[in-house]
Amino acid sequence: MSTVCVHGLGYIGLPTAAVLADDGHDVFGYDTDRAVREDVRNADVQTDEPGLDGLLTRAVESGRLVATDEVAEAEYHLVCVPTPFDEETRRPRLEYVVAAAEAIAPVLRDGDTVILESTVPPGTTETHFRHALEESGLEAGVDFGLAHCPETVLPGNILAELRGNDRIVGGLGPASTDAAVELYDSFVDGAIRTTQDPTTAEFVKLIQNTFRDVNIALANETARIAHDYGIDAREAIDFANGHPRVELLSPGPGVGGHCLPIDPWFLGAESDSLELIPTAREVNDGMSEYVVELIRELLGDLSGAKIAVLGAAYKGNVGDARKSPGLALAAELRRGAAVPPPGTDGGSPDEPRVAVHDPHVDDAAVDIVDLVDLETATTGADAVVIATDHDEFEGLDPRSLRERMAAPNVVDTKGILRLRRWREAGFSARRV
Ligand code: SAJ
Repeated sequence: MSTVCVHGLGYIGLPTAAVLADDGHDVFGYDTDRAVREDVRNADVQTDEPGLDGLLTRAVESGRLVATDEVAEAEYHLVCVPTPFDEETRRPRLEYVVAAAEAIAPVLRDGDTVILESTVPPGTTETHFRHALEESGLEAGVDFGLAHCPETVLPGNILAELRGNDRIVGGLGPASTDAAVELYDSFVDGAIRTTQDPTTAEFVKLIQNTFRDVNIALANETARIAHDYGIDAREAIDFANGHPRVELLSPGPGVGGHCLPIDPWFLGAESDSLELIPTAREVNDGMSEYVVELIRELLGDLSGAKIAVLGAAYKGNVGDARKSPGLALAAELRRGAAVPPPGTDGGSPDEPRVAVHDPHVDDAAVDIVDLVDLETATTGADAVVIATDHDEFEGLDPRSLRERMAAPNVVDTKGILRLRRWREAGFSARRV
């Protein structure tokens, strides 16, 4: 068992720290945010990640996971800090990754190993990250181990995937790779594949998420084409996927979260060879406009209409609203479609006509609208739009919704409603 300092106690760092502690490692958790350190100390973290609460309590109570106010000396430093994305330049911001390396340098000792898990553009581990660490006076790959091992867990299933997923470890030479593998071997049940090259490991992670983004774009474009032919895209995709070499993904209201909409740009950060990938991004980002078109098909003119958007989380059964398609749709509607022009009978120009409800998302995490309860969102609404596949929405009762809505219209962007039931209840319906 080893001493490990985990840097960044967010949605990857915290569960990883808890799993390592649970497996008997002595884990220091460091986060620059004091409130986060306090929450971890009290084992009181707001999370809807299945199993994390209990695991964290066990890890903290056993004394094996300790939140520290300063970066601790440790045999392993595992860096799981965010890499924000600059929307304007479409470039990654590496300041947290570099700051973590700068904070490690003063406590770095001969024989320690530093592993970067944060998603970064190819080359980052061997350049920005390595240079900041070498301010210690020690040489990477010689005096200390350096590796990149991208995280691959799916929010909502993090604990199972932390142990179960295969991992790729890219070390700067065999000694770095072996040291990193030893740590992952202690808690990963999946295969651990290695390369003596951190850049390949960085690249692998980015093409995995890009693969998904591009293929969702194909599904989204398929849905739009199917609509032009008057056929049901989801039914067609289901039939198509019966072929042994075809596996289309599911269309929806767009692609959200902090990974798929961003990693394609990270992949191309230092390359001029992108053609298909930015187009796929445009297709996915264009889905909110398409959903507004579907609402228009049902309602005609949207001025003065009230639209209830159900789902602010970027995907089903999670509380994370980062780059949420539901919120992008709300913004698209707000940009003019549903806000009555000044001086009309539809209400005051700034009266919000888009109501968003999400049972999983904390209102404080959303700035473009105030989240409201289901009844407030749907009362007087002219259309309900399902924007996230939360379990709670699958079971919605169309009859009781109809009683409080101004007009019975529904758009299901996630394909979770039994639309026959809704039509029988008097609804006009569309689905992506
Ligand atoms: N989506 C679709 N259609 C689909 C599948 C997803 O529209 O068929 C949408 C979702 O609704 C959501 C978005 O795509 O808005 C992303 O969801 P996701 O479930 O595909 O992925 P994430 O962002 O939750 O997690 C991804 C995962 N990457 C891959 O599966 C290759 C996860 O394993 C990574 O660890 C994570 O990114 C990450 O941190 O990079």
